[in-house]
Amino acid sequence: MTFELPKLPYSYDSLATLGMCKETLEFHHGLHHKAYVDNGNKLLEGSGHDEKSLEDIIKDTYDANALVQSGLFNNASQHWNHIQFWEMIGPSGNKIPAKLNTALGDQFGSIEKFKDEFVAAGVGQFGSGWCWLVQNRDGSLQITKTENGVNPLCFGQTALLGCDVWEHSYYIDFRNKRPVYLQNFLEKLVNWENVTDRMV
Ligand code: MN3
Repeated sequence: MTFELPKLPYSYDSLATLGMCKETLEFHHGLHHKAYVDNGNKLLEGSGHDEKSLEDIIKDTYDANALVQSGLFNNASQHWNHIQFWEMIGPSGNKIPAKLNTALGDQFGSIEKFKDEFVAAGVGQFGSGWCWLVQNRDGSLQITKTENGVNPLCFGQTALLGCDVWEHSYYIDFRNKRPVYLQNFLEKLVNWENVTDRMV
């Protein structure tokens, strides 16, 4: 396959009142995500992985024992991560659907505890990476954090919600205030319908 930059399902200025301005999306989607696509395509050529799906490329190139992942893994996984991220947020401002609301309450005790734990994971990720709400194979929900481009596919988990905590995701809107970015992400940006649709 060839990696392609997807169009955003909303305009660059549609999240501006929700804490993600036009300039952030111009840089984050138009430059950062595009760079993962362009670099990934260069590294894919002649790699022996070019006939595979994006998900299989990620699973097959992840090295659990490596201190540093390969360039192909990093660019492919960051491409996948951003595809999910753009779908997981949006301008709709919807509420948490009953199915997810119940599951979160059962797993974490309350929605507030879930949010506190999610923000703590994002704040606690030292350097670049992601924090996630994942569903394990046994159906349980879990909050995780990963470094750089590593994602739940590497661990056989289903990604329900992911928040990009690379500085490029929040520095224009929130400067160095990652906790405020994470709280705003949960309160205003998440498309909870999309998150719920991902539950197995
Ligand atoms: Mn990013």
